[in-house]
Parts: sequence; C-alpha cells; structure tokens
Amino acid sequence: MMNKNFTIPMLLSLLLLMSITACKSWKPGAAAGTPGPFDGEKIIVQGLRDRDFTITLGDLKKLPAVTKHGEATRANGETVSVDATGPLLDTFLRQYGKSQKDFSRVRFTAKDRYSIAVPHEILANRQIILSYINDGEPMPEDWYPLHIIIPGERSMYWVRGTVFMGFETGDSRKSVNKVVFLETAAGNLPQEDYRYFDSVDKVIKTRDLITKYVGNDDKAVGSVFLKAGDGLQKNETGANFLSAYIKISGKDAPKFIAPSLPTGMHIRDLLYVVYDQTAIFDCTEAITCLPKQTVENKEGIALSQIFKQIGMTGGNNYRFTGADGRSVELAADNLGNGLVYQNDGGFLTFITSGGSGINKVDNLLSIEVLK
Ligand SMILES: Nc1nc2c(c(=O)[nH]1)N[C@H]1C(S)=C(S)[C@@H](COP(=O)(O)O)O[C@H]1N2
Ligand SMILES: [Mo]
Repeated sequence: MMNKNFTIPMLLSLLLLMSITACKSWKPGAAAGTPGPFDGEKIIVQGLRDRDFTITLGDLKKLPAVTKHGEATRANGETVSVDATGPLLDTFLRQYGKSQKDFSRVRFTAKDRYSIAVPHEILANRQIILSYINDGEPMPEDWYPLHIIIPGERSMYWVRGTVFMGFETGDSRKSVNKVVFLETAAGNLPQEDYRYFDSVDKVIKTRDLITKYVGNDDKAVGSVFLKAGDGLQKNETGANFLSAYIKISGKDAPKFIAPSLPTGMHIRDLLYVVYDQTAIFDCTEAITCLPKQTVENKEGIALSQIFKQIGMTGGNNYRFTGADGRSVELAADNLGNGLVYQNDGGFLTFITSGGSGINKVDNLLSIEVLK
C-alpha cells in the first residue's frame, strides 16, 4: 500500500519532466544561432555585387545576433509588440564594406509577393533587425527565412517571409515636368466594374493611364512614387505598378488596387503618383486634405499648392491642355492666383485672374512645363 503513495507524485514529476522536454523539442532553434529546420531557405541579394547572389538563413545565423524590442501600430489601431532576434542589417552589410546609410532605398520582397521599399530617411535613422526568432520562439513557418523588424516604424515595413533584399543607390527620382489630372484622364480611358465590398465601383488600368498620358510604358521605370491624402508615401516597382488598377469611384477612391498582390500593398485615398517625369494628380482628393483657396468665388486648390506637392518647378511658360485637346500657354508671371476647381458638372477647371486678366481652361487634363 505504501507503494501507491510514492507512485503518484513520482508519476506526476515524471509527466512534468516529459512535458518540459517535449516543449523544448517543439522549439528548435529558439536560441540565436542554433540550427533549425529552415536554415536552408534562400534570400536573393541585389545591389551589393555586380550580380545578384543568394544567401541562406543558415549564413545569417553565423552573424552576431541582437535582440531588440519593437512596437508598431496596426491599421486597426492595435499595437504589435515583439522582441526580435537576429543580425542587424548593418552587421550583414559590413561584410561587403557597406552600411544602411549608403543606400537611397532597400526593397524587401516576401514569398507572398508583398514588397516594400524602406526609404533613406529610415535607413539613416533606424536599426533594422533581420529577425528569425520572435519573442524567444520560432516563428510561424511562412515567416521564414526572415521577418524584417524596424523598431519605431509602422508595421507595413515589417516584412514576413522575406526572400529578396534589393539595395538601391542614386536618386532615381527625376524632376516632374508635367501634371495630368486623374479625374479628367480617367474619363477618357476604358473603365471596368469592380466589386468592392457591397458596391460595384469603376476601375481603370494603370497601364492604360500610363500608355495614354505618360507615353511609352515600356521605358523601364525603376520605381513609381505614390502619395496618399493621409501622408502615406510609397515607392512601388514599375512592374507592380503597371500590373494594377486605380479604383476611381466609391469608397476610398482613388484607390491603388493590385489584385495579384497582398492587400497591404493597396493604397487608398491616392493624392498623386509620379511615373518617370509625370505626376498624376487627383484634385478631388486634394480638396479633402490640402489648404483650399478661393478665386472669383470658386473654391479649389491653388496651382502653386499643386506644384509644391509634386515638386514641379523651374518653368517660365506652361501649357494648359483640356480634354478636347485645346491648349493655352501662359507665362509663369501670368499664373497669378491660379486655381483648379470642380465646376457644377464635376469637371475640373483652371482659372486665374492674374496678369493678363481672367484666363480659364475647361475640363483641364494637363499642365506642362515648356522649355
Ligand atoms: N509577407 C508579408 N508581410 C507583411 C504583410 C503581408 O501582406 N505579407 N503585410 C504588412 C503590413 S501592410 C502590415 S500592417 C503588417 C501587419 O502585421 P500584423 O499582422 O502583425 O499586424 O505586416 C506587414 N508585413
Ligand atoms: Mo498594413
């Protein structure tokens, strides 16, 4: 009978011991540098040598690792919080005699095609962790080989399942010399129905927009700059941009929608896009987020404000073109208090009462800097 009294606690402690060992064996590689099942997963590296090359997670595990705490706000307002373990991007770059601040942008692309470029401003000011352990534990399988963590920056930069790192140098952004107004341009392009939650809205293809209003869309454009009304700024690859749509009606319009890409890459309330040297600008969005001005009882957006936003400068003369193809040329001195507003029919109109009296352009399509 005494045997029984011994057996139960012994059995319990044995069970406890077994479960501890079991837990441990479910967490392979939870300490920095120790081997794990995903060590063979590859990451393509571009921009550090003449040719692209491949490294593995195993290679990165040989580098000294750090653990850093990062917090970010999710789109829904919640806070994501993580202790990320892995080498710093700068530690990886040091092997090639480089550092983060040497680059104008670093693009991370994931297995699910999610992609984002981290701008120089962030590269120069933040630590970037090439994380393979989150909160001391292995990550979900599809987050391997790397989860990029940038403490202090929004979680759109925290790319899971990173399989590509592209290091870009040089300022690829040229000066803007033309602005095309999206509302007017879209009116002249094929439109398709697009189901958006409970409604059916209209979309145009970005490729149609670029072909018709910017010119040769085959001209390789490294990246396309997009800015939203809430201040969000992004660079998208030329190829991804041209595979997408812009939803021009309904909720969140104008919205950059790429059905073949993760929804985290879609951008609502677009203000403007810069493709090569042309900006595509949405005045309706501008009215919701930029200072308004009144000229001749019309309320709209000052031309100077539009130029300032898109960075269009340096012209002595400008050509204003309407949707019907008719154009007027105005000297910079005569733009005066120029304003773009929406008339009662919903069409964009340019008006100025400066210099040479009142000038108007109905159904405004574009403004170009003349050499
Ligand atoms: N691979 C991959 N990484 C991604 C995304 C994605 O769709 N795929 N979405 C990004 C965006 S837009 C956000 S806001 C965060 C969301 O992270 P959370 O689910 O932890 O909030 O992950 C980022 N990393
Ligand atoms: Mo997001």
